[in-house]
Amino acid sequence: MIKYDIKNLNTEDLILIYKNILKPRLVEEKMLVLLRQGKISKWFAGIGQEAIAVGVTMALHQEEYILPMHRNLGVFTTRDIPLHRLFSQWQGKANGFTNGRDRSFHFGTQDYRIVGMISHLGPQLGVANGIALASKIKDKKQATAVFTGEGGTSEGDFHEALNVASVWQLPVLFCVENNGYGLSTPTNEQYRCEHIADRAAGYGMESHIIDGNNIIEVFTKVSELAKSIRKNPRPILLEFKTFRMRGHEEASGTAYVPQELMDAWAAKDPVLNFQSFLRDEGMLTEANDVLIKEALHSEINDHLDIAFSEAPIQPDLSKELDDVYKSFEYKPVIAGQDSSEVRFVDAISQGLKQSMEQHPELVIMGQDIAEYGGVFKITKGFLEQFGKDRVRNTPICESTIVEAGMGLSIAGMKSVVEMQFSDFVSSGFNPVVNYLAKSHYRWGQHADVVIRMPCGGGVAAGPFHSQTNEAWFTKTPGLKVVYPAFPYDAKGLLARAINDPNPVLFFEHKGLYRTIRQEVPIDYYTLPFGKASVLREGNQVSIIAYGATVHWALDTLDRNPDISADVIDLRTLQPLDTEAIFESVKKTGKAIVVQEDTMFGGIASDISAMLMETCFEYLDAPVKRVASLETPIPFASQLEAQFLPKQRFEEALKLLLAY
Ligand SMILES: Cc1ncc(C[n+]2csc(CCOP(=O)(O)OP(=O)(O)O)c2C)c(N)n1
Ligand SMILES: [Mg+2]
Repeated sequence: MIKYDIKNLNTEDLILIYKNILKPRLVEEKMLVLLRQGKISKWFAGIGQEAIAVGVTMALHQEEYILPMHRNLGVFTTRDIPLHRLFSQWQGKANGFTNGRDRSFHFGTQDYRIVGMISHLGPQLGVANGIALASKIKDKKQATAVFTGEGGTSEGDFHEALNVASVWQLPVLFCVENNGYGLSTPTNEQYRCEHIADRAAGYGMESHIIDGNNIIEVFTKVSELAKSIRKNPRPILLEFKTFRMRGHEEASGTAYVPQELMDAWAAKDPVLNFQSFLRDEGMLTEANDVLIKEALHSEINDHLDIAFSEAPIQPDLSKELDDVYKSFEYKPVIAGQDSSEVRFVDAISQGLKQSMEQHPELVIMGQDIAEYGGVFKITKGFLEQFGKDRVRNTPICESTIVEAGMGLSIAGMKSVVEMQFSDFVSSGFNPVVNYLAKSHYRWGQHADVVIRMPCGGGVAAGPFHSQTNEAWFTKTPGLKVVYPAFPYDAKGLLARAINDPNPVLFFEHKGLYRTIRQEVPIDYYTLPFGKASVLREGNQVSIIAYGATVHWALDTLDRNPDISADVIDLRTLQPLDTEAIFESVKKTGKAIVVQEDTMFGGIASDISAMLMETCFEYLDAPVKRVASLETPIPFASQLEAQFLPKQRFEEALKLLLAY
């Protein structure tokens, strides 16, 4: 049925292609048997779609990154990953790629330049952009290929990724496998255009429709396009027409798929058609075919024996906890004597600029940060000093820029992503909490990304420019969270955050930007994470605060000189300096924790719980939490003043002292 135009490929090339397309088919057939025998738990079949994964992988160079999906076994087999490692991965064993922490194709491997998906499908499209950006900045002349199903193209990530790739002219092949269904949803319920490839025009991008069942068409066309984008970097949208011949996963079946469609596509089977072609052309004798299959079968069986004989994974508590973050040895950098008095905002700008000088591999990305200097002018003058490659204005697309940061990290670079306001991180929430936070634990890939978060209220900016949303992130293992209150801390902690290979959310209270000044060293320096500072010492009560609330506490004490209190400025929330908190409370016997965020589920609650558990015998009163009202943050300044706990703090403190 399928017509092959072999161009200048010789018999040897064609036989290699045949072996490559046959291998995932035979592995899958074996997996279906094991599934029926209850020896593996789940299977997402790519049967009928192998030509795409295999053809694209063969068209790329070994050192070029590929970001496959759940039906792309052919990427892994064509890159020659030992099969027993794949089998161990699917059995949740240590010889897999995730130490039993993630299943199926949810893993990557730097050794094979493969970056696997997260379940959410869309995010890896933006990750591919980051990898391609690194290769463009370093002029590596490499292409990156990323896969999605047609269902995944309905996600916002797809739109954002294509737009950014086009605006930045990144060398990415966006490979859409249009297999007719997304789970049970047919294409006419997924999108309204005729071809997904047609959308490329809207992004100012080239596109091609390719017969996804024709391995020769896939290989030759993608080879030609990859060569072209290596030389002339730009993204290309490729729509591969194909069909999903089995259920979404094996348990769900195909009852909703019309039989005529199944029959029509069965006749277009990519493996059988190519086999017949080679046989008809006299390039593959029956005897040879048998030999090829026997060799593959015995490879599969031998590797299955290895994987089945591997012992199940044994839980190791300390290993589990240690692997959440990439280990990083903090080496303090101490500044010279010279200092000058600067505002909070200037200290951040200095810390960022000096980090750009320290790390030639550091890229900063954000809306309006280049010529305009950012809405708070923190990056003013950076463009002139560091150039457009490293100081990047972005379209309005938080999600895909966070994903690009992840991609830069995979390619060995660092990034700082500026949220214009911390409120807008909700538009990039998924990649922060699911991609950046979990990658190191899942497959050992760190996310060297700092996200700057201008936050906080008291500036009459309403519900969407005033939030302090640190608790969304302190909740998520894998992230570090920093929240300074003074210029000196902000500068040193930002430099420290950028040195850290792990993802860091760096909160900057905008109410402090232009109101708080301090003598700050002129040179570059760093400050440690997980070390609170004790700003005042007293013996009646411990006040535990961070960000703007530190200043409320200090003001309150200035107005009430008879109160003798420890004031603990946490500085970093993850890691949290529990030792400093406990030590103080054991001394004073009373604790008040003040946060600007609304009460429920915030840091104050957790600190309070820890104090109950650890310092119960030392407490002379219940731990007091002070926080904002349980409402969104209002605009009118009188309402905002009522919302914020600044005034309530003083009352609560006095009540606690009188307890
Ligand atoms: C954000 C998100 N929503 C829903 C799902 C559940 N889900 C997993 S795969 C899938 C269908 C994907 O369809 P498509 O992109 O066409 O890929 P295909 O399975 O056809 O290869 C769905 C709905 C998910 N994994 N992530
Ligand atoms: Mg699909």
